[in-house]
Amino acid sequence: MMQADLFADEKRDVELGPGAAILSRFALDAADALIAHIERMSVLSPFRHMETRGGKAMSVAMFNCGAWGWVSDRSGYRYDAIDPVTALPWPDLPTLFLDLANRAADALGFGGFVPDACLVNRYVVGSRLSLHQDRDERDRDAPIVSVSLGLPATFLWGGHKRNDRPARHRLFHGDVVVWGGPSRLVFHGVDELKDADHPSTGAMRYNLTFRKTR
Ligand code: MD3
Ligand code: FE
Repeated sequence: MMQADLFADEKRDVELGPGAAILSRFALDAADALIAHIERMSVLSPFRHMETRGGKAMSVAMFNCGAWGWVSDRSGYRYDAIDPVTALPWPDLPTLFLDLANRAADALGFGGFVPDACLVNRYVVGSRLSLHQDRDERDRDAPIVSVSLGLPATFLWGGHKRNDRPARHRLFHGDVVVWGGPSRLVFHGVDELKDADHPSTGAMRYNLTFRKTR
């Protein structure tokens, strides 16, 4: 099978906008440990396809760790301390996760970032995330930190209006993205995942997003 493009040719940080940047390979050394944590936690809180308000199942499967978890169902989006599937609190945020998110935010000048939520997204071939804003967090001053693991994906970076044509950026295994300040509310999404085989995740991509919800 052709395996083009599994890894970036070079380490190259990309500035996306004010307060937003791709930190190339920032999490590479921690990546396999992060994946082991994801697999262990997903036994406690299984990946599930949440429903949108319109009643359609999302193609991305999710669970959360940390005090608060992002939940979507027919009543809308919210943060909840209880996993609706297990009726238990979400798994604890591993220290490795907290530490990594804190160091990445610090690299962009957001000191003292202590997330209280981590959404874990799982993409298989064909999974996508349509353009949206992350606006369910009460604290809009804190940045969001995301970590990409496994297969590469094309990230769509739009503007402040839904119709602004998005720029496209490839996100690779170990890449970290930080979004804060004026870039915190831009429209963004992920293009359909293409088939390939990654040594750490097989045919999947994981994405962690760290948020401070309140
Ligand atoms: C830009 N996840 O979970 S991470 C999401 O790759 C989400 O799974 C994508 O968008 C993924 O909400 C992209 C990057 C991301 C997260 C939050 C943002 C980009 C953002 C908030 C504002 C602007
Ligand atoms: Fe988002």
